[in-house]
Amino acid sequence: MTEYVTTTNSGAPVASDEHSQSVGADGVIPLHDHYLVEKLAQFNREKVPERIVHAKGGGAFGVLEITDDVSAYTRAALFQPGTTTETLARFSTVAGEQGSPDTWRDPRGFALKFYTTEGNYDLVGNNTPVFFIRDGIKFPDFIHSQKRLPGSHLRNNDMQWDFWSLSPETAHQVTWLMGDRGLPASWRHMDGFGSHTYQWINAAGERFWVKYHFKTNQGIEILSQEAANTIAGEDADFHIRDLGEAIDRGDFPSWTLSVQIMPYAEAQTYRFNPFDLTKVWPHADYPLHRVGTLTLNRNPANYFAEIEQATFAPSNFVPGIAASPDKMLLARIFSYADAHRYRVGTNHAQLPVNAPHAAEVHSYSKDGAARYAYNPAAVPVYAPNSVGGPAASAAAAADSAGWQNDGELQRTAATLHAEDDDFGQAGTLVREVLDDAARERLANNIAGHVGQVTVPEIKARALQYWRNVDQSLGERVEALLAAGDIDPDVAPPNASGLNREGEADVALTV
Ligand code: HDE
Repeated sequence: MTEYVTTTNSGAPVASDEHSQSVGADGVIPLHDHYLVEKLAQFNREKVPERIVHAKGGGAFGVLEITDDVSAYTRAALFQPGTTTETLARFSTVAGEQGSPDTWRDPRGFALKFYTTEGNYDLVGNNTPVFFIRDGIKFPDFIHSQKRLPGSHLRNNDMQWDFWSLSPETAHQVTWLMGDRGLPASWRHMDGFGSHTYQWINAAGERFWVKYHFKTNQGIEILSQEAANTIAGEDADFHIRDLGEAIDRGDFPSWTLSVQIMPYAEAQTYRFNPFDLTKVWPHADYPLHRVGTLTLNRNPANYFAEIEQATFAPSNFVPGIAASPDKMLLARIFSYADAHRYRVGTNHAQLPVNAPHAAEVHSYSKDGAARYAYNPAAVPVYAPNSVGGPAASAAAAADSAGWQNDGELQRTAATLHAEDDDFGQAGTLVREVLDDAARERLANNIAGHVGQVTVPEIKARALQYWRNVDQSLGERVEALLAAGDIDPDVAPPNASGLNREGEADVALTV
């Protein structure tokens, strides 16, 4: 027996959810059947624009617990020893639209929102430590090449390999993508990375460069291409289901958070450009410092309200954490908040999932569509003011963050450092990190993907791209293509794929 009477959105009881009003049992429907109109009009407006990338995803809530002491490097409240911070995580694929299979080969988004006492801190990373490009101006083009042809509306490997083979800086990330990390067995069995270099500032105002690593405590597990293809056809929501069911049964996934820390001055002379998002910092150069544990232990109560409308922004910094001269990060700092205003609305940060949970908002922003929270009338709507309104504080904001910068305005590639090149770290990954089985899986995955390229000169460029990464890998791919005996099932499901990222970077010692 139901407890409630159905109402309109305005709370008035309704007579029926089965029968529209009509003149006589079979007559016309009057326009003033406002409940019928409300139901149909509301139905037409149930969607917000999907994310232009990372549209398909899922997430959960949990807690970040700081187990070690990194207070010498950052004053950020959430990273102080013993602190626990409520956290939201959203995992996602990149190119697939909503409804696309969770098990398509792709990097995975690893977006985190920490509800800290100093405001929300968002760390919006992936399951790979690097990215395809190093300048954000190429991002729309890169994504266009990953998505659909304008005429047929089909995805197309000619486009993908045309872009990749003409953009050599993609080689490191494409090697990750075509390897085991491109097909995680679940979101629980993959690592997460902040990817960019960020800045930490300690209580004394000293600055450090850091890179974030979230190592899965469940162990890395992967799918073979064959297994991923089968699952994609049987259950498009395989990863969403896995995370939700694991949390429901109390099997809470966790990750160990560590950071690599580079003293501020060393960035100038490091052998790689430390702000180049296509490069890692070998762990032999900068080892991991453990910080704490991220545990996910609560499923969203409402997917649309808490996951679809969640807005993660690299611009959401808190005192003690800041940007770096990474061109990709600087472009993202504009783009995400812009996407949120378009996708969810100008007051998206007032939605419960996006509002701070452990800090108060005292801002001068006002009005705008769907305005919900507002200052008491006595609070002025302008600054400066002499009537006790909120006052900015450089000390509280820890605005000492920044870096020395000069030079003519120009459009040019970033300066190359001693060992900067586009194929070196990809080659080291292949030769020093992968074992024979992982190399064979990589070669088969590449051959399976390049094998679908129809334009001969693009295919030729793609093969040269892989010889540039590693001569024998390129030759193996070519041999597989020539023989046509590509085996998409070379990896047993849940094989323990790559060495754990830590060993991976240790091997990057050349
Ligand atoms: Fe994104 N990215 N991105 N991206 N990205 C978005 O923001 C963008 C990049 C990542 O679960 C969008 O709210 C630019 C790197 C994740 O809600 C958009 C550039 C990394 C998510 C956007 C990049 C990411 C997004 C789309 C090049 C890993 C999903 C919807 C400068 C380090 C977050 C939105 C979630 C989402 C822009 C490159 C990861 C369009 C301009 C590099 C995990 O604003």
